Amino acid sequence: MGTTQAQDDIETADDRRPRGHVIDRPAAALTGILAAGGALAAGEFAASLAAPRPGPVVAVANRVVDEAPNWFVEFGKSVFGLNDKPALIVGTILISLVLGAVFGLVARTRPALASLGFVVFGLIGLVSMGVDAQSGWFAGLLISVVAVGAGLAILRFLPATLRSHQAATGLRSPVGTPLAPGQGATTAPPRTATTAGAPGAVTASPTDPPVSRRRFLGWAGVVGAGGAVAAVSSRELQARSSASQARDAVEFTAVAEGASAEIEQTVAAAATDVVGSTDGITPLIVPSDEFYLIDTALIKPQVDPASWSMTINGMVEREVTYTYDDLLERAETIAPVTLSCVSNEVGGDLVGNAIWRGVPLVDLLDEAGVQPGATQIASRSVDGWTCGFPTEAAYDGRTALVAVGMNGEPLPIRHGFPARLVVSGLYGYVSATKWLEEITLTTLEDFDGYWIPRGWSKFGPVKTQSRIDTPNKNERVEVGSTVPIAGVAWAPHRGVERVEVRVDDGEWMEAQLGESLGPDSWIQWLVPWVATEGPHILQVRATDGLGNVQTDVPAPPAPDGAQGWHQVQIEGVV
Ligand SMILES: Nc1nc2c(c(=O)[nH]1)N[C@H]1C(S)=C(S)[C@@H](COP(=O)(O)O)O[C@H]1N2
Ligand SMILES: [Mo]
Repeated sequence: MGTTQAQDDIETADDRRPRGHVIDRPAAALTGILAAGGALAAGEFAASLAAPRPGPVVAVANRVVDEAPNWFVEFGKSVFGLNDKPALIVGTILISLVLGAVFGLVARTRPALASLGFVVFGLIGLVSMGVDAQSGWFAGLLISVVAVGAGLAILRFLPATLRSHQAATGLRSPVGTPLAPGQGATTAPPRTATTAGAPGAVTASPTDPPVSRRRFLGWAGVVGAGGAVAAVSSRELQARSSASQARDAVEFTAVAEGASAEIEQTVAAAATDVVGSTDGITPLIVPSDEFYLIDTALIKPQVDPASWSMTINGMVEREVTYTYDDLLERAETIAPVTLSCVSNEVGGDLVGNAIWRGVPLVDLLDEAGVQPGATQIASRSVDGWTCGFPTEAAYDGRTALVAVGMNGEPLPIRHGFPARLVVSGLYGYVSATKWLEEITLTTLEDFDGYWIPRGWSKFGPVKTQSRIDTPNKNERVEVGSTVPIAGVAWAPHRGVERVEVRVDDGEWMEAQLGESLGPDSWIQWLVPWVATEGPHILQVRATDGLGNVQTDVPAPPAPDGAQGWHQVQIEGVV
């Protein structure tokens, strides 16, 4: 057989079958997965270039959250509490990759259909971003085009790395016989047709199929690594946003010297006294970068304080607006407040204590002039999240701040820079709006915040809770040794009066309390216990400042906060 004939055959075969046809199923599926992953990564990267905005993945997850039927939301709530967004993100990515694999397989026989799949993908992303308050149609279109383009390019390019090698080596089916789907380089095609050694033909060797496959896998690795780099660097770009630069530039001078010095002394004392220095106990003040994080925003809003302002409107005598500098100048109240999430389980860690600095909410409300009958203080973040609580809470003497500072620094971006609400004694979901933009006076009947129609209670007073930090669950302690049982207890704004611990069904033992930062703050506690042999159950309960003992009746977080006594099983061993 002559060279010309052989080349003709290759061309004829190529003409008859669509591109991408020749690769086997695993390679096709891998190609599809990489094409889908590459599309997502490219989309995220494009999204992060323009401005920090939700990329396609987050936008789709946002739409799922907003449009999902009730049963789905209920399910998410029961499994993930208020933190169901990360799960949705992971779900969105996984579903995309699985569909990518399917498209990759489809591409072997019907490449146009597979391409159409990617375009539909892109349209879903486009619509999701288009209706997103932080993104919009124009950016959405650009991002979608980049994403779909990347996906289609990978879908075509990767199979070509197999095929070009095959073409170069003349590796193909017997002359004149078009390859069947699934037949190709990796299915050990007959070698007889090409090993004849015709002049000019590239001689194939028995090692060709692995070489070809290795080449493909090599390119697949390159594409995968490229996607990973794009995905990671888009996060990096996010971090180096103008908002974080603006935050770094904030001059956060010490004001209210007296108050902050007193708090600092107490915090310092707490770190060294017998209770606070217990191994394993939570610090009285939780460092900002360890403070729990809950919100619906996977991409944290990046607010430039220079162009930001906050307005109080609704049922007020006059609408008032404050710039960041207005608030900074007036942020002279410094107060420790324990913030907790309604979805915190008994013994859970969605609770923290920080020193907040800000302007008393009442001062600003009084400047606006709250109208009689305005029974609810609603608020909204720059990304459209909302909540609301009874107006009384701002006026009954508890700490209620428009906060600009946390633990001696401007609010970290993820904790609400440039300003947020902090209201003692109310769960975050009804009160603690981060990236605050608007406070609206309304009635309790006229407005429901974000989580209320999603099945959480309209009112969110924080329940009295206590937590054993040490010893750990299933810890083995030495019989006869003195084991410190220690932890934290909180009942903002009522304060904690007493903490008690019991071992098994023994007597309640009164705990020693640590340094107090007042009724809005949690308190550390300690009970030294001489361990006895065998398994034991340790239980804790707190009594609030009104004399109410923490209830032992257990309840799950939904709809208005978990309750019951925290207990830890340990074992005394010799
Ligand atoms: N803008 C905005 N603010 C928000 C939320 C949110 O989803 N978006 N979640 C609230 C909830 S449920 C809690 S528990 C607190 C958590 O605050 P942290 O993340 O600073 O700990 O923020 C509140 N403020
Ligand atoms: Mo929360």
